[in-house]
Amino acid sequence: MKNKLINIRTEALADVRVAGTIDALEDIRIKYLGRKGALTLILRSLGNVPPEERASIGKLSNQYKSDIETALDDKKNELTHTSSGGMIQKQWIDVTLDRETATARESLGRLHPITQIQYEIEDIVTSMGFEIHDGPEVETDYYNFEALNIPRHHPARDMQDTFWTEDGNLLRTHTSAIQVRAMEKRKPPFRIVGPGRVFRYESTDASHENTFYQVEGMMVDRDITVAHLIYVMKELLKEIFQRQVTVRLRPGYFPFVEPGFELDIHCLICDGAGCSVCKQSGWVELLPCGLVHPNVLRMGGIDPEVWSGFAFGLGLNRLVMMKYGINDIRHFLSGDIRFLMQF
Ligand code: FA5
Repeated sequence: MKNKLINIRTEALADVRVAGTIDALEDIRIKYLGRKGALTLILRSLGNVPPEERASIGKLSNQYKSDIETALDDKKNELTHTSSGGMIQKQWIDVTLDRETATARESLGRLHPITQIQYEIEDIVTSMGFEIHDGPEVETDYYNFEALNIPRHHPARDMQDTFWTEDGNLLRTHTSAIQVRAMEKRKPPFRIVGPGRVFRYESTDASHENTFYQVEGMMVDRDITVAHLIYVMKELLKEIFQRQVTVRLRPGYFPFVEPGFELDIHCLICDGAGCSVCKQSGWVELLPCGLVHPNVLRMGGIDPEVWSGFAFGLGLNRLVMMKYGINDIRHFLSGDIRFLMQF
């Protein structure tokens, strides 16, 4: 019996030594110490052992049981430590790294300054009751010119040369095409704005691009006058620049408005002293506008005897240039990350 006990202990400790997982240890415990385990069966059969040996066999059995339990516990600790060690290796976190450095390295993207200003303007004008409308960048001749009182062969088309597709469509030259589409969708009275990208076939310089952004605005109601137009334009610019800006109105010719104006603002880059952006004039052309021409209303299915309206076309690139003191429009499409990171 004593030899049998010694064998069980030796075998159990050897099993524990080679066990590689916690589950394997549990199997070993069951094999030797479980209800039908080898050592348990011996303890249970102590009654059959001759009385003179019973005490010493009992004592030895308990001693071996405790040896096996200790070995199982030690091995379990060892395995737990190694597996969490593995996890720590895999999921290594540098707790000493400060958050600022970590996020700077991620170099998160952000909205382009033109998109930012577009969203700002959308917020301002929607608070004034304007709806936001959209239109396609590849337009038909009708929406870009015809319906805006610029018939084929009219010299006014030369003011906005553009890129044509082979099937007779064009890259829209202005967001005014959106006002035509809006008139088809809305019955007066209404107020809409239409932001978007526009294209012109022209050579570039510090204040001219071939691809730029505008926001069109149109309000149609009864008895709309130039006073309404000026009030809304001034409020809009005040909100955008968060300060009063000096404006001037000059007569401007656009076939789709009558009367038409050029609203200029005092150059915020040179403060009126003269620079490359304002072409040394101290003023920047920012906001052409006017009262909607009766022909345009008529083409849009609106009776000009009953309704009148104003419209404006805000150039977003030049607006951002004024707001942040940017001295060359070509930065916007340069894709230069150093420029974009500033906004
Ligand atoms: C127009 O595009 C008219 N559709 C605006 C309008 C709407 C007038 C409604 C009346 C009523 P204009 O061609 O001037 O107008 O352009 C409007 C604005 O777009 C300009 O004030 C300027 O800010 C901007 N812009 C025009 N051409 C360029 C260009 N090549 N590069 C950058 N911005 C430009």
